[in-house]
Amino acid sequence: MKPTDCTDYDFLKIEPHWQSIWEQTRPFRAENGSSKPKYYVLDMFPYPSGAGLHIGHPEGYTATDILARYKRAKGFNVLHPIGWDAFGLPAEQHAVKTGTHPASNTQNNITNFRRQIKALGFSYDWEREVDTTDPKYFRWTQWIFLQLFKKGLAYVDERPVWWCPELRTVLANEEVIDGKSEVGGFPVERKNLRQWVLRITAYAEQLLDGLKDVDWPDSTKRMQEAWIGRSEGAEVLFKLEDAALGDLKIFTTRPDTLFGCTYMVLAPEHPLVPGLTKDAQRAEVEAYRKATASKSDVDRMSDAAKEKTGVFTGSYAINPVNGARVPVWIADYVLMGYGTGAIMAVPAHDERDYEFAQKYHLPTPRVIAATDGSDTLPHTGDGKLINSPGYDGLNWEDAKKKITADLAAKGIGKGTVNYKLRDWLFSRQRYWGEPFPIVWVGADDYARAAKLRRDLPTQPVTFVENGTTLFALPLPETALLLQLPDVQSYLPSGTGESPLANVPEWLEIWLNAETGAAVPASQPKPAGEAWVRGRRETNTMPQWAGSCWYYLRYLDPQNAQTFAGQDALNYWGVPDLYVGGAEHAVLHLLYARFWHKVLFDLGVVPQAEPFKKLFHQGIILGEDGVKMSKSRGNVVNPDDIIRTYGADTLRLYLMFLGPLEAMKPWNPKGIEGVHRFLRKFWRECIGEDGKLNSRVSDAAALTADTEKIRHETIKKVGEDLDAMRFNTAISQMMIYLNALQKEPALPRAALLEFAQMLAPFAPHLGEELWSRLGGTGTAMEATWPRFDAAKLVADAMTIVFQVNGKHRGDAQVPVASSEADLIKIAQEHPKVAPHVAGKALKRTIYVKGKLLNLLVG
Ligand code: ANZ
Repeated sequence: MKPTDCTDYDFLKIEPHWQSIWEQTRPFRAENGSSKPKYYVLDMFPYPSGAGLHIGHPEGYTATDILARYKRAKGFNVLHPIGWDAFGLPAEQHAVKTGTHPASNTQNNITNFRRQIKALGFSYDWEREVDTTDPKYFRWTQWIFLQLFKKGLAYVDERPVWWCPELRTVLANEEVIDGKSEVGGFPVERKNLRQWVLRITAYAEQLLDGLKDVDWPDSTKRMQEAWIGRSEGAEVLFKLEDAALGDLKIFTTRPDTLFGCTYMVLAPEHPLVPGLTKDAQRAEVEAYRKATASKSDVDRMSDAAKEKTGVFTGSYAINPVNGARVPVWIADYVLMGYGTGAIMAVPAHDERDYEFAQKYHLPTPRVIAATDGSDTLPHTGDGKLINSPGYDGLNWEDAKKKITADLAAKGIGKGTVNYKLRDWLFSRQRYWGEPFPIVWVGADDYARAAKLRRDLPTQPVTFVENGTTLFALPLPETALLLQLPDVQSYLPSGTGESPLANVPEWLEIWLNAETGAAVPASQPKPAGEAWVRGRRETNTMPQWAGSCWYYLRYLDPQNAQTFAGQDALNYWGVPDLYVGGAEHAVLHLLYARFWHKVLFDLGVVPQAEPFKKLFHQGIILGEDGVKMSKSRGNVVNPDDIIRTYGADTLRLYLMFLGPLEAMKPWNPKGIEGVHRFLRKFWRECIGEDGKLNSRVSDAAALTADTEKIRHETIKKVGEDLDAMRFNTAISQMMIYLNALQKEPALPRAALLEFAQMLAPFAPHLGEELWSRLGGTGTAMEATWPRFDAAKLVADAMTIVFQVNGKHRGDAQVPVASSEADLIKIAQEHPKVAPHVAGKALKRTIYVKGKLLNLLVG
């Protein structure tokens, strides 16, 4: 390829020049099914916000790009794709304000992101670009939803959700921060709405298990484990004094402490509470229940951390192991959604119970004696049982098993496993998301449809509305895509339904249950058995949906028959490496794993885990060491850096800042240094006149020392890239360049090789100099250099010879030379010999590997 005609390192000319060549020749195209080994390196695709690329994007993207280019040079068929996670609230808010379709705002943002990403010279295969809002894409998101639906993994439920009056939508827990919406910071409240929920809890065990098979940062694995929150324990039945109320079932992880239970606590919303409450306590209990109802679980946990509160119901339960009468309380530190919503409180051995007991003067008898003999309370650690007739002296672990077994034998308890993981709230009352391919129909119509269809779930999904049971009828797969209808206004209906509820001709339909064809209900019912009357689902899917499977679409993005063809899936499998921010450690990665496991169980993907190896790039802080933010004015805009220093400098700098995984502050001085390094290499290759530097020649050879550094560099750069240590690879190239600078003459081949090693990091400059140095083809096509292990071993060393402390000469000697060898060499050395000849050697001082002093007299 032809280089530019710059006489100087004019990156503003050089970079667009090579980018346009890549645009035309498409050298980064990945081939489905080549005979080369495959390497799939995946970036977390960006949400194309109006603000443009953040500096954190090119950090991770540069790292993966270097690897993609390096692996290509090593002979791999590399898949390195990019796309857009483009549904989401901001485009919708923009649409509400401007009245323009969210799609147009989204496309503008994508255009800007694409421009910025292309300006960085990333070697993406642009033919595989995906956009989650593209109907050709979300048709398959809908298809995957239908698979979940058919498997009974999707259902509807009336749920208290976070309702934000300002945004007129519900929010997921993770979108609410301190009682305010994450987007916009508006106040939120609780409201009950019909919601789609995905049964991710059915996969709790598999999601936990699978973590054993993946190469992920430990901290991320631990966060997923904590999120899934597996607890082994027992459910125990306590009789209530008022036998008419039945039994009280509690969940405990510590059945060994049963003899230490001095009171019970129910979640305030526990259904037994009204029955248990005595008249004298009713007013107080009611007030407490009301106060709790307005709090989220998260608030309850953090409020409870501040100070425990609770109210006595006036009733008692009976401890099944000793018949003790224990008072029943309600308190908001017990959550209805976990375990059974009721606990036995053991204040001597549980922190929360202890605090509560102190406050309300409840007894705290000890039932575990600490192994170390300490007697501070609460004691939550290990020990032996005391005050537990029949079990005293047993180690707590053994007691746990024995008591559980004894309870089970009596039919009043059993060992159970609980998970913190909750089912996934999967609907939003928004326009700018994937519509659900679901139509609500009455019982008769559903029964008629069921005769024509084989793809309905075993258990129909139903919902009772105003006393009528509605049935969720899925569109047949063949009827997908379900498009988003055009709307007049992007404001939600205000009742909690999305703007889709405002489009009557789309909403109320005659549906052909067999084909999925629809006619507005305002028109006469078409003739035929298959036509049923229905109302479409108005919820849309959350943004997580599109990002749950995009890595599969990249394998076969044009496929109109299926989400990805079997050949493509078999050839590429799953990404070999996934790089992205640690902020996705839980939700995105858990949701995507869940969908992948469902697809695996359906037999449509060949691997059980989607992300074999995961790496998180560290956050880049502002120059002031604080998180970059608009309000602090410490945000770095990639466009500005590219204009001033070039994309190659930015890429190199992002990698040179520190280890990829480290959190590190931006440093404008560092960028100058990296830029100088690139200029220096330019100068070594190109003279002031823009022609090859006169020191460059085919005949020149490197001096032995530099030749050794050359081999060290090839070795280190390769090893560092394999281990994702980009910063140290760059340091080594800097060392090598310094050595080259000192050479009397520069072999052209050595410079070509340098350009080639630099090319993954600084691809524009790498290609430009490769071309100017007369390299064949392109730097990226050339086979990656190999080092000669023999050259790495220093086989000679230089020894300084002194006679009576005076420098008399030096010599290159084999590294293995002993002191005796050196004395002999010195005595024969032409410059040393005259000073020692005929004199007695009294003593020698040898500084190993450096200096030999002969003391003669
Ligand atoms: C008695 C006991 C004695 C407990 C003891 C702990 C220590 P994890 O590990 O989180 O599963 N618990 C059970 N259900 C609860 C709920 N719905 N809300 C709040 N707390 C609940 O914790 C399980 C323990 O948390 C259970 O074991 C129970 O207290 C409490 F020395 O039972 B434990």
